[in-house]
Amino acid sequence: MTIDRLTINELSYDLFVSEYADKKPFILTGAMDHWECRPWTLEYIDEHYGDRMVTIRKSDIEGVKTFKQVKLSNYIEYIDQNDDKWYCDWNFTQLNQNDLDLVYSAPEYFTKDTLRADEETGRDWKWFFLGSKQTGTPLHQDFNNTHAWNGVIFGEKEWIFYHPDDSPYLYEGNINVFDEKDIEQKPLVQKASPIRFRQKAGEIIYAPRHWWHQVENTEHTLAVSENFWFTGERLANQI
Ligand SMILES: O=C(O)CCC(=O)C(=O)O
Ligand SMILES: [Fe+2]
Repeated sequence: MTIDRLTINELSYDLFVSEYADKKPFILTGAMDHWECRPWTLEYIDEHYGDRMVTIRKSDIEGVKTFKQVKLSNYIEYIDQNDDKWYCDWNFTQLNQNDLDLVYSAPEYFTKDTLRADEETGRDWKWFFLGSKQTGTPLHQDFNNTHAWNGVIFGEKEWIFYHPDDSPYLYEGNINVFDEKDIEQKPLVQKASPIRFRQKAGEIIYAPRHWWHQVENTEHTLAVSENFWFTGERLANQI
């Protein structure tokens, strides 16, 4: 299966609602061109944000539960010697770095009629993901039935998505779908229908709630991402 790719001019809000919202992933192009962070490079963030504390985790299933705090400059210093595949999973709102809100602006499709705050902290779900080549996020569905968007600022990501109906074939996420050997050992996955594609700098992907996805950075990559609910869904969930 392939993924639809649309420019911001092609995709009206109505088309987004009728074809994509809560239905299927797509790639949005042309929506990041004016962002302040769009020209950022590794050197730039080291120079301007290197003193920030960030959170890192390993890229495997165990690693997503183990978090450490380091200085961003420290992560960047070792980015070429990252054998353990530490991934900078920088939830900047949790770290009270709200100035970073201003360096991008979420497209209207993902903000209009949405709810986004964590009920316990009152903070929005916003992240920068900075990873060396081969870091990534294991197969999962996003937390709390949320949707997400993810925009690559520099670098490139490879994604594999599966429809929620493929859940019986995905070993509850305990499978590395980028690894041929793992796939051979877990034959049920052959019944699933992957959507596999690369996301380049300047492109945003939409991940509908409940869709499984695994992600790998094919280069040193910086992305920004937010999670959210559409308003109606959240109200329905509370009943
Ligand atoms: O590694 C990535 O860019 C994807 C992250 C992701 O899917 C998530 O945090 O839910
Ligand atoms: Fe995710």
